[in-house]
Amino acid sequence: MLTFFSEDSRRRQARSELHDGAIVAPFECPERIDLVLSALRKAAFEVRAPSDYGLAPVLAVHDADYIAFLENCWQAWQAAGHEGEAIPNIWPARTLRSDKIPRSVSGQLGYYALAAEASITEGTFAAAMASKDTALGAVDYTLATGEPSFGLCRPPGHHAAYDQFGGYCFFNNAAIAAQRAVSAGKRRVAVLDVDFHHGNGTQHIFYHRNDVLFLSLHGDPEVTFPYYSGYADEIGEGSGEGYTVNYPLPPGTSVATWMATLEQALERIHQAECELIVISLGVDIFEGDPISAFTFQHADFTALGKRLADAGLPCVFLMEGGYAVEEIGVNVVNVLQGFEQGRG
Ligand code: SS9
Ligand code: ZN
Repeated sequence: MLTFFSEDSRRRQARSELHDGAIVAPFECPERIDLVLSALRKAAFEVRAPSDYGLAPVLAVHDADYIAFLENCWQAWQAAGHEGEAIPNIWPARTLRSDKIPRSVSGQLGYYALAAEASITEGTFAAAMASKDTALGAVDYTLATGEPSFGLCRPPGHHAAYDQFGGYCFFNNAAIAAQRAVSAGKRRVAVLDVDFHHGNGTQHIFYHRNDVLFLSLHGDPEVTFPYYSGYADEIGEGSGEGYTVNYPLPPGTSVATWMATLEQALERIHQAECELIVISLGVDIFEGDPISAFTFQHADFTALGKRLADAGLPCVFLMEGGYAVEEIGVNVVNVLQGFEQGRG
C-alpha cells in the first residue's frame, strides 16, 4: 500500500495542553509521526511526499473566515502582546451571544474553538496545510488507481467542524478527502471513523448531505470527549437524514462487541451503495492509550485491517488519534498489513 506524508507536519511544535488542571506537554506530539514513519519503513511501505494543493480543497468544506482566522491567529496573538501559546478561555456558551465575532483575537479564539486542548502556535497553520495535502495525496492516488492508500496526517482532523477547531484538529482532513472524491465523480462516499473519540467535525460538515455517509464507533459521549456530540439519535437532517450513523459504546467495550458493531456499519455502507471508504484511523482504541478507554490489542488492529479489506471497496486510511506513542507505529502498520493480507 502506498503511503503519504509531508515533513511540514512537524511544524506544529506545541508546548502546552490543559489537562487534569495542569499545563502538560501535548499528547498530540510530533514524535507520533516518527514512530509511525519508522514502523512503515521497517515494514517496507513506500512513503511519498504529497504535492501542494493550496486552499481551494479546504474552502470546499470549511468557512473562509475560519480559515483566515487560523492563518492569522498566531501573528495577531503575538501582536496583542501575549507570551504563551494561543489558548481560548471563553466561548459563546449557551447564555452568551454567538452572533458576534469579536475584533480581539482572544474573543475570536473562543468563537472558533470547541475545546481548549489545541493551542495555536507558530507552525500550526503550516502543519495543518501539510496534513490536508497528505490526505489529498492519498485520496487522489486511490481515485486514480483504485488501490488503497494511507495518509499519515498530522495534526489530525476529525474534531474540526465547518468553522471550529479543537481536540488537536484544525482542518478536517477526512472531510476534505471525501469532498475531493465526490467532486471527482464518486456518487457516494463513506467516512468510517474508528477513532476512540466521536468525529463531531466530520459529522457536522456533512450533516445535511446524503452524498457522504458518516459513520462513527466511539466512546459514549455521556462520559467521553467531545461530550456534546455522538449520541445514537444524531442521524442527519433534511436530505442528510439516515446518512449520519453513530455507535456510542461504553468505556471498556470488548473487541468482540466493537467488531460486531463494525459489521453493522459495513452493512450500512453497502446498503447505501458507497463507492469509496475514507477511514478516519485513530489507533487510540488501543488498550494502552493514555486518554481513551477501549481494549484493542496489537493483533486486533490486524483483524480490523483484514475485515476492512473484505468490504471490497477502495479505501483511503487517514491518521487521526493515537497517543500511546511507543505503540502507535505497530498499531497503524498492523491495520495496513491486515488490509493487504485481507485482499489476498
Ligand atoms: C485529555 C482529554 C481529552 C481531547 C482528546 C482529543 C482526541 C483527538 N486531555 N482531550 S483524537
Ligand atoms: Zn481520538
